[in-house]
Amino acid sequence: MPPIRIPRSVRIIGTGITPLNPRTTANPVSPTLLMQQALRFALDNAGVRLKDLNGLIAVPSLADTHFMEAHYLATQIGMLPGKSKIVRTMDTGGAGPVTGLLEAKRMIMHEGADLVAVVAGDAVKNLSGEEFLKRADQTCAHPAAELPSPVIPNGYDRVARYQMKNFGITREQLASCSALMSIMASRHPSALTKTPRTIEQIVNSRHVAPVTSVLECARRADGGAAILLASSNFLEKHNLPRDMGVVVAGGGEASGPLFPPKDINHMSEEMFSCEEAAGVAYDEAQVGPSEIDFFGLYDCFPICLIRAVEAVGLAPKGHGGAFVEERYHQIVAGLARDPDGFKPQDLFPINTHGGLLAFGAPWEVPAMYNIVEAFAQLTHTAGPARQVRNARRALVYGNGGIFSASAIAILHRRR
Ligand code: MLC
Repeated sequence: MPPIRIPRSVRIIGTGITPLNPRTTANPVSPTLLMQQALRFALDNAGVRLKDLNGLIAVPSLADTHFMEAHYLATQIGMLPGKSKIVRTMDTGGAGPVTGLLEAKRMIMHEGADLVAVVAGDAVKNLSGEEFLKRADQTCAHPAAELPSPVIPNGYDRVARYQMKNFGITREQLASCSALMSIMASRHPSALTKTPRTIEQIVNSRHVAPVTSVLECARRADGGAAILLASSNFLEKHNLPRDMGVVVAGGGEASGPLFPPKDINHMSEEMFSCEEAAGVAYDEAQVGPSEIDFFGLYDCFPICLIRAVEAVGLAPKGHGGAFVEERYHQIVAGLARDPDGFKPQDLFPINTHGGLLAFGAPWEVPAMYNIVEAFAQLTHTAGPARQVRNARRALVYGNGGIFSASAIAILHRRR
């Protein structure tokens, strides 16, 4: 690599997502192909070339796992063999895309890369339900956890029951998360969930764990997503607008155990890490929650969203459930009054795409959708149904395992 000229800033300059659940015989659904397609869309979106990439980060897939996923992908797309390329696989579970975003910034700031792609893709809907659960159950199964199948929904359910017992959140508050996400998804043309669902429908749908129904689980899907990060030096060298895209203003990461204790009476706040990650990210970006216009919060299960709104400072501790439920009822009433004019994002500038609960959740891809939606919001390209007014700053959060990894980034549109 040539001597490193420290860039002034690192920007996300393009994003790409594939359609969810593509089904054609000409285009078999494989995670690698979804990753390649998403990368192509991101390159086209930014107007840059594959040969300019000198960094690649990939998140491993569940449906077709490869040793060194990023190297596998780099070899497939012809990036390797090649000199001065940094290629890295990041595994922090569902936090992976945000960890990847922060790692891409480090590659640019400290390792001499100037155009880095972060890519994720998976095809878990293409697996039979039985095969999916066989693989998903293994990820967090441990004899000490004593979690029955489905392991992951049961793990989050245990945390939901801890939160009900210790902070008084209610079953309806949990369900209102999924109901609200379905309203948001119904306003995004690419989301899987097309029609809003009610709290009653959610509570009465098939239960997969004591306080979790099937409509409160991350919606299993196939899809790929990619983002491109560039240094200010790259933009100058390629005569691209210096204010292109959005600046990565700060980030933070923190960790918790791989699974919760088996007895909710032995669970404590010690196991959660989103608060710590948010604190580090706010400090680095030198902003607070009131200066954030859009939040992309991980919501694989309602309890994750409820804890996230508290952790990022939108609601006081223990009040996240009430916060979501109240906003849900206000939004339902607003839409009933004025179906065309009322904007849910004015009251709830969070997950305007519908999150994992309703947009779609291809295993470790979905935190990338939080980033892609934040990019659309900050570049004011989200369209009238979803655009948050005057959005300038966004916070994106990815969560891995069962509250085992938290990664948060703060993005800023500087004109
Ligand atoms: C499922 N369905 C939904 C839905 N979830 N519909 C609307 N909204 C949702 N959120 C629908 C499906 O589309 C399908 O209908 C039907 O319900 C059954 O879903 P399925 O997945 O095909 O069924 P099944 O094989 O019985 O499995 C049910 C399940 C499984 C709940 C056990 O879906 C599951 O485990 N989901 C959670 C996935 C998960 O754990 N992801 C990781 C989250 S943790 P149709 O009509 O389409 O057939 C995380 C952190 C990390 O994110 O690190 O990964």
